Amino acid sequence: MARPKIALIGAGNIGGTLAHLAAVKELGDVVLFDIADGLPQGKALDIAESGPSEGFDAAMSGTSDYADIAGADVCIVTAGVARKPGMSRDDLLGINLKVMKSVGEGIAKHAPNAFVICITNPLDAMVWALREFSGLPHNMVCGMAGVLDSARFRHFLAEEFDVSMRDVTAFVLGGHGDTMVPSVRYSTVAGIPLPDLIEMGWTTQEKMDAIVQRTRDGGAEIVGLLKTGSAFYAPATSAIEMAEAFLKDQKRVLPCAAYVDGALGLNGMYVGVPTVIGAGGVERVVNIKLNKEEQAMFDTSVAAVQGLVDACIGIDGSLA
Ligand code: A3D
Repeated sequence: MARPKIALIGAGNIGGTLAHLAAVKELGDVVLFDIADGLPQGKALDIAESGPSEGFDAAMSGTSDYADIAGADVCIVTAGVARKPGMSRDDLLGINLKVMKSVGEGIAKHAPNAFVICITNPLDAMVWALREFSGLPHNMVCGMAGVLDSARFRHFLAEEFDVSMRDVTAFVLGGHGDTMVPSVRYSTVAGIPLPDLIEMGWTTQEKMDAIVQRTRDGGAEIVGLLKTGSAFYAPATSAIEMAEAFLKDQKRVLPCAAYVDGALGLNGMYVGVPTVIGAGGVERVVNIKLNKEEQAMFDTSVAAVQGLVDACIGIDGSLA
């Protein structure tokens, strides 16, 4: 059986890291696509040359021609611009919306059966626009943010409790922005919910509140440190986790920006929710129950996402 084909649209910091991870994990053959002259070819060759030492079998190629992504099983989209210090994710909207149009059309023409994972910011609006421009089925187009935000939350919790992060489960709901909702009630250490751990004296409410806020600010913290761009190792790892769930039909329960129509009181919009990812793409949205306070935070986040979608429609009338 031929190896799966993975197309990476955008060969910048995240794109290059995705290619390296996909190769090392032998998820399939990789095509790196970018408009920057020589960049995708250079990264593809560099990674291919790591193959003999690492010992992986995966073909690597770089291109600026959409025809070369033909028949891709997975497309991961990072094309566009990333944040610099002082910029919000929303500042990227106008530039990246135009990029989503060309990417969506390229995917529709050459890889219409692919599972598409968007990473370009502002995430929830861009995945919505990418789906609109590509016309692919909603279950085959989703956005990566929840896995990353949850991983940040899990990392901070593991540090706080001094336990292995493998035993910390957590998830973050809502839009990938300042209004995201790290769920304290549904996060656990080996199945013990965080509110119980507070009662057990493992931590305090104040420390939990600070960790929730640090999770919300997780992207900005790294932008502030790097100064020239945004996070890329953890974002790439998170998207690879989603791609692997699809390629291996793992039925992983992962938070992602999915099309929600009916669940959580929403009627047809992209926002971060827990989902099941398998060979059918986003196979299910987990319709979790929120308490009053969580619902209010989720509603605020949903409204922020809707505001960005409306702004997209204002910029490109064809999306109306
Ligand atoms: P960067 O290293 O700048 O790479 C972006 C690449 O896109 C560059 O190589 C560009 O040449 C390329 N590009 C620009 N326009 C096009 C186009 N029309 N077609 C194809 N390629 C194009 O950025 P990055 O890899 O660090 O980040 C990529 C995106 O991911 C940005 O929008 C970030 O804001 C976003 N991001 C999202 C998260 C989430 O959790 C959702 C986390 C981190 C970064």
